[in-house]
Amino acid sequence: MLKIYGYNTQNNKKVLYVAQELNIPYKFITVDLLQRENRTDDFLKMNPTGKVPVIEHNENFLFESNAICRYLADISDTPLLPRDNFKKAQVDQWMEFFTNHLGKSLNTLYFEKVFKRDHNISGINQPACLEAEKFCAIQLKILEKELSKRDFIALDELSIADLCAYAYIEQMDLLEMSYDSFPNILKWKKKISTRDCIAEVKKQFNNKI
Ligand SMILES: N[C@@H](CCC(=O)N[C@@H](CS)C(=O)NCC(=O)O)C(=O)O
Repeated sequence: MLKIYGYNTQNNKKVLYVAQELNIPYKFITVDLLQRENRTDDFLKMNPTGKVPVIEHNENFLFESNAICRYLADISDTPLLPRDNFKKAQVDQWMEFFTNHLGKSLNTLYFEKVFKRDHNISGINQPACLEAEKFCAIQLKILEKELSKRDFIALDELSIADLCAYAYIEQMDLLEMSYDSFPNILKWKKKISTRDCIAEVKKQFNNKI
């Protein structure tokens, strides 16, 4: 059975949403980041970078959430990652956009303002927040315009890019960011939020996102 080693953060939820949507049975093993379980010798043998998520499948280990999501889709033969080379590249393109741009800034804001608060970690990095806020505002405008042209992030139908993007965008709620200027993002977010995979993962984390 697929094993997913992780914690309740967005990079891990990307993998969980995809596994759930694909109906791949898995066992979730919590790696407590606050207890530095991701830095033990045993963990570093699974992932030398000391980060979660990591999966174990057929006695192989794989890290990096995007690579894991693509792998799970590839072994499932699903329209969530089309076989058509160009469409597949479009899915990749938007996954990379989130990882390197919008998602990255949202992660910074979430970590500095929400995660640190919730875990009693002192010292918000204000310059990092300011930079992330500025960058986020630019990237959200780009996404809003794109979602005025189609119903899903990368294609005209659901793909793994939507599930990965959702894990980043849902942080906007916890950051209490307004959707007033982003009606298309809100419409998309609401649509994805009704999928069973989202409810299942929420349940797994006792409804905490
Ligand atoms: N690029 C990696 C990032 C993984 C990552 O940063 N994971 C965080 C949790 S979301 C982590 O393990 N942090 C613990 C640490 O850096 O010590 C991916 O997408 O999987």
